Amino acid sequence: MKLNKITSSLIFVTSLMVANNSYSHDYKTSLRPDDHAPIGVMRDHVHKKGEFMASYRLSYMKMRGLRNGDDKVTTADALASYMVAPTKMTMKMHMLGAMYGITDQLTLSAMGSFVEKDMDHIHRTTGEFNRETDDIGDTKINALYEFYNKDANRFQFNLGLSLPTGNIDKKHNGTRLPYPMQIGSGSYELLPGISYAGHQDNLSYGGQINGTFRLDTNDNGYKLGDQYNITAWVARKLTNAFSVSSRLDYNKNEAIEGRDSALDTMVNMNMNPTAKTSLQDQERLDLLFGVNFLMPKGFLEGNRLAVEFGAPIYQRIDGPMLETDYKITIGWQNTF
Ligand SMILES: [Cu+2]
Repeated sequence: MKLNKITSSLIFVTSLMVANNSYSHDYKTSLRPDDHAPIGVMRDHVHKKGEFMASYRLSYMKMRGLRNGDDKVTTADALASYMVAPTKMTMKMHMLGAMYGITDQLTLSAMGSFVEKDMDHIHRTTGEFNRETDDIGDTKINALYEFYNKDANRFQFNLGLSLPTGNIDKKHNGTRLPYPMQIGSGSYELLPGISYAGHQDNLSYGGQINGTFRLDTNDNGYKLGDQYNITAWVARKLTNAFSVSSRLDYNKNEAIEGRDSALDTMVNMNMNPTAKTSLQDQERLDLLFGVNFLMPKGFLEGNRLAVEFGAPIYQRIDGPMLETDYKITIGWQNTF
């Protein structure tokens, strides 16, 4: 089932990669590898009227070890207060996106996702155990409006809505799993943002401010905390095909409001810190490095491939909760 979804996504993407496009050669050669932001950034550009872009991204995040506040915490410390401590988690997210230019200023976009989570734990008396969940994630639709584009500088307003298509009822042996193992938020979310990009000669740069505001309490009685994101990047064009980038990415997550009463027993028994709503407040500053590649000619002309890798240089977590080790995003984009 899961493999089928991934395989069919890959076939879909491959067929789009070799599909003919309607650009004149002159238009394509004016493109730069760095006129798209590093691949970990979304909503950074608009399209010309009638242009369609398809994209696929895979992001992978690894978390290992515990942290409380600014400090690292040992598993033994966590097991002194809780019956169970998480030890490691990986999160994979496949994202399929489409963008369409309604006018030269207004672009609409939609993104669907498939999420895989895998978490290792240790129990005070019974030892190690693992939980896995995977499913279709939340779906995001966006309107991107470029309100300024002059002298190699452009600004856009972004307004998105996240639809709660992701599962929040993931269970193990009939018992609901804690918040970090759920796939979706269960809430409608408003996603406002503002984005800037500029370039001169072989240099380009940009920045974004984004918010995620949960509009309603979900069917399980809680609302994930709001999120704030600020990011800024610089990129250097090395050739007409290659650019490299570095980026700072700040994320803040607030604590959960309300609670999933199916987790009450777990909380009352001090079972697992991941079941506590007060422990989801965290902030993180990541430093990332990326490469963008724009296929300059041949039958894959205009296809973009990009990778971005990064790790936290600062993180604070209301814990004991898992800390982030690193994050990698690979992606493909093509315009038709
Ligand atoms: Cu696009």
